[in-house]
Amino acid sequence: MLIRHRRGFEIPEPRVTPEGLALGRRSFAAGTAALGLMTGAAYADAPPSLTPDPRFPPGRALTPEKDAETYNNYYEFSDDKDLWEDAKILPLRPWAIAVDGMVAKPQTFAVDDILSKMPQEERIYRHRCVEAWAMTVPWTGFPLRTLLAAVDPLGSAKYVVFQTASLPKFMPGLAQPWYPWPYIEALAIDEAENDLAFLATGLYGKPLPPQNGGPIRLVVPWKYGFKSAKALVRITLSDKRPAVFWQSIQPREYGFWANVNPAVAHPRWSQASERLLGSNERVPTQIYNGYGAFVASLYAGRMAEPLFM
Ligand SMILES: Nc1nc2c(c(=O)[nH]1)N[C@H]1C(S)=C(S)[C@@H](COP(=O)(O)O)O[C@H]1N2
Ligand SMILES: [Mo]
Repeated sequence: MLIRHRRGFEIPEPRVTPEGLALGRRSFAAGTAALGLMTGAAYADAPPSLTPDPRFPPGRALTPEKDAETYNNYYEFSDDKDLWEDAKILPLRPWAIAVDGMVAKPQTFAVDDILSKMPQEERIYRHRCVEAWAMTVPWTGFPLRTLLAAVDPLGSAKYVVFQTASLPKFMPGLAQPWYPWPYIEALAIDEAENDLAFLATGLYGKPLPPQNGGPIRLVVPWKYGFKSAKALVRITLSDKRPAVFWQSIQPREYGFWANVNPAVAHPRWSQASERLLGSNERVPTQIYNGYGAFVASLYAGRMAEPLFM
């Protein structure tokens, strides 16, 4: 991210024509069957297809699946974007996620129990990387606050801290000692309980591929992509704001809040427009990535903070 952000703009034009919404829905039906196979009886009861949540119209064509799944940021694997094949060795089962800290009922959930117990839904979200590329993809999953409710947060909890898996045997990037592993991100608790904050377990109707953060990742679409931590192993409620990954590396360039804003430039490049994966079209950036109606009120009392870096 620090030195290679321009390389993404040099990739050859993708070969794939944008699929549009219709194809996304068709492939979703097939994907539900795939999830059913993977999780057994639990998923067999799920509806044969999910309709994307109409509260969040994407307003854009879906990114071709191939582009979203072969151009990734995942520094545990590589500083480059072409890590998707290397990430395939990550063992996604068994997988557990601990939810602990300032909660009345700390628990460790097996990811298959999560898949069977949390009602799954589909949401098509725009995703905006701080490097100025963007995609529009259908995630399957459930609201973060459903999981938080299951552990009963204490009134004193102010932050929700997300920790990514740290598996040196599979993740060559962990050998780079100048990064502050493990990858930690965090939200204020009111952000975490917002409607939009989502835990994704699927993408394009199929189980979430490892390179996109499988088996389970955070998705907070009004913020720059680095907030949406992949491969979660621990969610901890705390009354303290933790040191988060990119902010620890370069605090002048990456902040805690990281809300998308076209008017606030990154110190080394403009955020006024973004490049759509697939078509490479440049389109204007939207404040809060277009989700201001859902989240702008979270920041009314926080205007003294650097909300947009
Ligand atoms: N654990 C972890 N999570 C991560 C990252 C990472 O390097 N490690 N990169 C972030 C960044 S910068 C972006 S833009 C998104 C990319 O998600 P995608 O590869 O599914 O598009 O993941 C985010 N989550
Ligand atoms: Mo990013």
